Amino acid sequence: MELLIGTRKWSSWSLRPWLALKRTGAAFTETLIPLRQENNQTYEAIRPVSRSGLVPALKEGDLVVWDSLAICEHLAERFPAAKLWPDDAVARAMGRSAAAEMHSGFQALRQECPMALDIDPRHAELSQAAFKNVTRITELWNDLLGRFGGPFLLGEWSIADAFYAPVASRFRTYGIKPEGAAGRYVDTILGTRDFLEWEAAAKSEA
Ligand SMILES: N[C@@H](CCC(=O)N[C@@H](CS)C(=O)NCC(=O)O)C(=O)O
Repeated sequence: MELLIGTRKWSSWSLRPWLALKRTGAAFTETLIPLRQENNQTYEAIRPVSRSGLVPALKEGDLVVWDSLAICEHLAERFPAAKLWPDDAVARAMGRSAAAEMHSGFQALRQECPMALDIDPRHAELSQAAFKNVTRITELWNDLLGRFGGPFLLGEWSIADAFYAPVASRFRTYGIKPEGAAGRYVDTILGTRDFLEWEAAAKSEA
């Protein structure tokens, strides 16, 4: 299997399926496409593999799965023993709702606080829309952590955590400190072995 990823320090969408793929224990190669190149070069570099022109994309033989959420769902089906989603249908439905809410939302936070693993923590003056995103994420995390007992959103690590790992990194970078268990969750997610591996690689990128 081959995972096409973008520049690690910026590519929050690439980080998500990379974390899920690491959890499966499967062997895979990473192909890094530098983002923010001039003259449409990023798009041109991705298009031969994924017609969307966006990373991430997972290549498995003739199959190409594009889009972070689709890749994670594919991995959950392909590697059931890895339990990327929990067995319990209620927990699974809530985890999927949380991942989908991230995948399709929180635009203001994403725009105002882009993932940047190479910069020092700083204060961000949030707009009302971004503040509402932070409030909702904090509420969601505290609800799931309370319901399932932590340390991850559904108890054990799941795709929902892959989806919120870049959010945790944004919170740390921009000095956003969520209240309650959500605050501890930021440290938990950013302290996982796999996230630390990605972060170290991101920091050593040109
Ligand atoms: N909805 C897509 C979003 C993918 C996306 O926006 N990827 C960005 C990088 S994080 C990209 O490929 N940008 C192309 C560019 O910067 O030229 C997904 O979830 O995979």
